[in-house]
Amino acid sequence: MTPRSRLLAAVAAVTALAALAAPAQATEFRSADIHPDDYPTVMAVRHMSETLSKATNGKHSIKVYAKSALGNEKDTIEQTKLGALAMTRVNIAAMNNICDETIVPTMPFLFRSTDHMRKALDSAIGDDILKGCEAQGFIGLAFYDSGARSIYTAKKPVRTLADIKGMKIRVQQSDLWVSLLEAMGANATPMPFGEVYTALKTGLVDGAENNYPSYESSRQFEVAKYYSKTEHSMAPEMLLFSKRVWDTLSPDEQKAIRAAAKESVGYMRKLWDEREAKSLAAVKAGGAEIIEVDKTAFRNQMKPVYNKFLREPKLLELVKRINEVQ
Ligand code: BDP
Repeated sequence: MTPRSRLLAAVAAVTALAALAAPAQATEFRSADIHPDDYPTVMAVRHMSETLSKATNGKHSIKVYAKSALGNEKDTIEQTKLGALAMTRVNIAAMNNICDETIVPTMPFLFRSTDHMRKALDSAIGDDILKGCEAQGFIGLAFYDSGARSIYTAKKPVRTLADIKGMKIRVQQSDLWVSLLEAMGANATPMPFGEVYTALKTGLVDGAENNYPSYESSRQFEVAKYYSKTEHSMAPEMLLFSKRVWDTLSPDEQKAIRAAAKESVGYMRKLWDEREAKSLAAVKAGGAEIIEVDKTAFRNQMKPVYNKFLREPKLLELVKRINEVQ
């Protein structure tokens, strides 16, 4: 060993010891997102990091790994459960098969408006749904907006239910989503978000469904230009913290994390509203055709989905409470 490498080894040993004494150390939590740096979800978690850092005098912050750097949503959920990752931001659909309560805000045509969705999720109802994932190893910190999702197709526009019959439509990896598209008469094909552009381009699927910002940022509008405003779900985004990591933190630290997450919601919504408008303009300029459809016809198909997924009294009760929100 040269003196220099001896020194480096000593430094490494000291660093490793310091890491073991973690609670007293400054911690930079790692958080994952599939979206790019300028997407509202990524920007909102970076904002949360600033708030958290201020509240803890620089002790805690969050580093966001955007653009699927740590894998797709299924992967990052798994890593979060194991405690290998402290946080992940995913769409609630990715949790549908893991914790039942997440079924509720995903249900088709459940929310009457953006305002209704925000009020319901900001209330105790939202907190009850977030708590639902705790037994599975996740601390639900907050919901973020994801707008309304609509169907878009590559070759043939969907104007009526007859048009979508038999079409292969990509959905998120959730049993509920498969049923939802089947109820419309489509052939539902689950796959991770990162594969959708190529699947549309090569004709592996005929269409997909999403909000304007994701349709735009993924460039899917270039390969599927018929956007039919079915607005069939307002499935929100979720911010999940690893219960394993959570349990190593003090009550004060947990409180600061929760508060910073909640504080980021308002910031996110402002970004979201701006981004929705910008994305709509961008996809139109890029040649997408926005098609109005009779939403009632689509909504009327959803009975089997409600019958299949809303059997448990605790879920029915949540739906009832959401419907009662004025
Ligand atoms: C986007 C969500 C993202 C999902 C994606 C999808 O922000 O979390 O992974 O939809 O359709 O709107 O998979």
